[in-house]
Amino acid sequence: MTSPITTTRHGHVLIISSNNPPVNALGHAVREGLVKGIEEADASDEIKAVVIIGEGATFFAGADISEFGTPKAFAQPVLPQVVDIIENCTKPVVAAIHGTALGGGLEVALACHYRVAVPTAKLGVPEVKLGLLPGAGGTQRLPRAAGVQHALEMTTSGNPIGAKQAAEIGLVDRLIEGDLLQHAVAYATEVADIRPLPRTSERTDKIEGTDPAIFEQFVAANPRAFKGFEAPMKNLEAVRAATQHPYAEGVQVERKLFMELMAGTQAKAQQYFFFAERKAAKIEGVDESVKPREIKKVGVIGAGTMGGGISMNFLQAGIPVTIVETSQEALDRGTGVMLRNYEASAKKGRFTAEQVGQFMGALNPTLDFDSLADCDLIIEAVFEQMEIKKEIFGRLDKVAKPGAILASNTSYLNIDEIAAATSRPQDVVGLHFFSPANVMKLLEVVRGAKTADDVLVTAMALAKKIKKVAVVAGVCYGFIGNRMLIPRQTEATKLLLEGATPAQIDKVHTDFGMPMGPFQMADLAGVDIGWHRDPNRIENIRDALCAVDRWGQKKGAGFYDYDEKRRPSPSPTVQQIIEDFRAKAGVTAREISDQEIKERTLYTMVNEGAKILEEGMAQRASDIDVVWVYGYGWPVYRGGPMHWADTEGLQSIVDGLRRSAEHMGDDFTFSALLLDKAQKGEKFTGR
Ligand code: T1G
Repeated sequence: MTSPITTTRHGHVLIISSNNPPVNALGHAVREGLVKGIEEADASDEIKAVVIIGEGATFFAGADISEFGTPKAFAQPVLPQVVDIIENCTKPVVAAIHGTALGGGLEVALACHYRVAVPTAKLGVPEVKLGLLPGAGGTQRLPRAAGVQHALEMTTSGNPIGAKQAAEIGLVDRLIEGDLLQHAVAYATEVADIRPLPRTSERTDKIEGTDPAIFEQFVAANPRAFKGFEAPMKNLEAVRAATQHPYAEGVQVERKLFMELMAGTQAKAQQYFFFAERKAAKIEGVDESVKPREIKKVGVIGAGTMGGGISMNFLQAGIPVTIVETSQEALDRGTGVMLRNYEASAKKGRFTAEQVGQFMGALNPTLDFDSLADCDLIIEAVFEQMEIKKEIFGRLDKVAKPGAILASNTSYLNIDEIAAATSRPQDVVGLHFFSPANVMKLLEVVRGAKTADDVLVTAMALAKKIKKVAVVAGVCYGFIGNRMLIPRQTEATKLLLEGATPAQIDKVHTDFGMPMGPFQMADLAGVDIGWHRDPNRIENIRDALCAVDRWGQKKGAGFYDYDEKRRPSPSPTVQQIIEDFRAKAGVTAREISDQEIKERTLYTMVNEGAKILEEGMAQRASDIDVVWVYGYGWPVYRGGPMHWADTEGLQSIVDGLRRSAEHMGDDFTFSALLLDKAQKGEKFTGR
């Protein structure tokens, strides 16, 4: 097999180039080729300098993640060896960077004696997002090249920086305008005779005298980055080792910490999720040749929270939006919220004032429903009531141009029923955005029975354009995410009656790693969502809360009491309401264990996920995990509900549900698929 690495001579400069699409991952063959290239340079007196460059889209984007868990990952030469061979080359080695130099890719670049980059390049160490740390000297060279603070920020966030900033902090020696290879060769010629060779591992200027307090201060300043995750702290410890030891010892500390992480369940979960997220974009059974429709203009019906947030996604992707309301007051309120949201983002440096002006300039607010006639995609985002939606789609059928895609943002309702209100069900699809729609990355693309393949392909392509992570869902009540919320909410409410408190139940979830528990979420979203609005009709605890205006955070009270800073505290009023319900139901409160709460609110979600799979409402188990990580903040270090169930063991999930079955009664039935897989010792999410 031909090596992905080729070497060519340009005068006295040896060019080592990598052609390993799509991202020049540092697989075994690439590692071998790099070593051979350096050996060639060392062996020839005619070679005075070396350039390492990536062909195609990018410089090396890191180790080959698909090798992890296979013997190839540790096949000699491993990356730690490769980087030291590069740095010990007897000729100056220049890294020529375009695209992304990520993870092992940046580590290769840091082992080079010099780095040049085009201004659009990005450099980073995203290993922490895979539950790892830079395991090829990166935690030792990065602080030596850019200083401890930048090294801590880059390693624990995993976020890349642009080449310009990289040059400012000392990671890049020269920004290249024009042909990268040509300028890199010229630069190599310039530095060919400079000695001693600047080996980053030998530098001490940026780490000596580091105040040891910087590490505790960093953790204290970034609590969320560390909560629940193992990798960020080990990244910090590895960087700290660089300030305490010379390179040779520090890199041993790095290796030990790397191997600890690689062996852990969090790294497996996060690496699983890396591929799960990319797999979600693939639509089973739709030929690659199916092309998306062109979307030049979007219409949005409803300028409320969802309609406004949805519109913002398209505007900032450069797609003009016509937004329709039924009253000028609602229109003005909606567009006002959009502007304020953009201005808030601009204050955080996300957009410039000029961009905000462009976004709002591409918005066409109107009361004229017929102005939707020239839109290529129209998204309905009105009140969650089937009759209203059917009436709107009936009108759209008459107004929208042929070939326009008609989408509903419904979060529960039947897309087929909505499509039947039109003469073009093939053009109807669900686009379920999650609130706030301009922030949450998840988009459930609901495939109706008659939704055309190219409509689906268009929706998935558009999702990528507006920086959403899209998952295809089938038509069922609540699709994937919200459907799995139902058993969780049902059991959580019953547990209140049986003796648990909102705080105890929520704590099981936040200790698990969820951003909030079921009752904190209800208070945030609104206890009154779906309430029948009749304060005299009190059939359950939520009715009772709504009847006394406890609609959640927006009212300063819900399942919790809130102070002026919206800080929650357990509510004696709510406790009394629960006790009154218990008395009425003749229920005696009992001690509820955290384990029972976990089984009845988390295991039941897994069971529902299995039903979603067996009914074909999700394409694959990993899609369900993508929904929960991006839609509800499921801790990515647990991989998602289905991967987590595999880690727990499906038989233990079944056993737990059996233990709780008596309390769940008729609300619960087992998924046949779950029972079958548990019995066979199989998994939902592969390896
Ligand atoms: N290994 C294997 N495959 C990879 C890969 C990688 N590092 N990066 C991307 N792919 C595949 C991906 O699965 C997809 O495949 C295709 O390439 C396009 O990816 C020792 C241990 C580079 C910014 O974490 O961030 O180095 O679905 O859809 O949107 O210290 O890919 O087409 O079959 O994402 O243009 C560290 C991960 C590794 C970088 C490009 N590096 N990749 O984004 O394309 S650990 C990373 C990315 C490491 C060392 C440690 C992005 C990208 P398919 P894509 P994109």
